[in-house]
Amino acid sequence: MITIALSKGRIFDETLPLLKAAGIRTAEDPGTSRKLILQTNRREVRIIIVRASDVPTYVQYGAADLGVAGKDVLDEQDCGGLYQPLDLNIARCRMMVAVPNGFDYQRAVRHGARLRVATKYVQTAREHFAAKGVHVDLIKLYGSMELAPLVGLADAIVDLVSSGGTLKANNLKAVEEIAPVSARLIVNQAALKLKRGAIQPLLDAFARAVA
Ligand code: PRT
Ligand code: MG
Repeated sequence: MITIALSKGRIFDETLPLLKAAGIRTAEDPGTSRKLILQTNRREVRIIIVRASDVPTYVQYGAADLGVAGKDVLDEQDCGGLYQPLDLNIARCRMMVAVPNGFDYQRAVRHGARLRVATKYVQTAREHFAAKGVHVDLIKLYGSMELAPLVGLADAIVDLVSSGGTLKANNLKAVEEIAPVSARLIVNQAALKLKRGAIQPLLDAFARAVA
């Protein structure tokens, strides 16, 4: 049995065409079904639906053989035991620093101000500001980061931006790109050795579909 861990929403939606290219189709859509284990047209392949940030954990422990996770998620975690063979080039966005429209970020940085930064991506933010030599106090949030500067919790946020619509709607502006982000295929290293015959053709099919 091959188990593939996906999160519902954009990762599932954008992985579907790749699965299809590998000859895998699901009977159910996690957007409407409440099932967490989805059977496929291939008896030996099943899909499990987990939170986006839990995908690496399921694959690390071997509860899933493969998974699809954003680079943002992978950068926040210890990814031992994981092999990352392929950038799937899906669920693309950018990790950005954003501030309220009226805030002069470059000036604050030049003047060596100490900034309060709210984010879900504490590890990524810590490394980014340390490399720039900017002093920050990081405040960990689990969502709706855009709110933090509006109510005085933080001067700036670090968050993912795709269309920019969320920033705009909340009177924020992106001031710095930290990194481009896309989803990666991840594979349990032990599973790859033990089930190479079943997994390698899937990796090859994904690679062809991406190229
Ligand atoms: O939503 P949940 O709390 O369950 O988990 P999650 O947010 O981690 O999952 P999900 O499905 O929302 O995101 C899964 C993956 O999609 C992320 O790990 C990213 O790699 C990728 N991705 C691509 C994005 C976006 N684009 C994105 N725009 N993830 C989140 N966003 C959010 C962003 O955080 C911000 O709140 O969308 C908002 C900005 O979008 P725009 O279009 O208004 O700029
Ligand atoms: Mg989300």
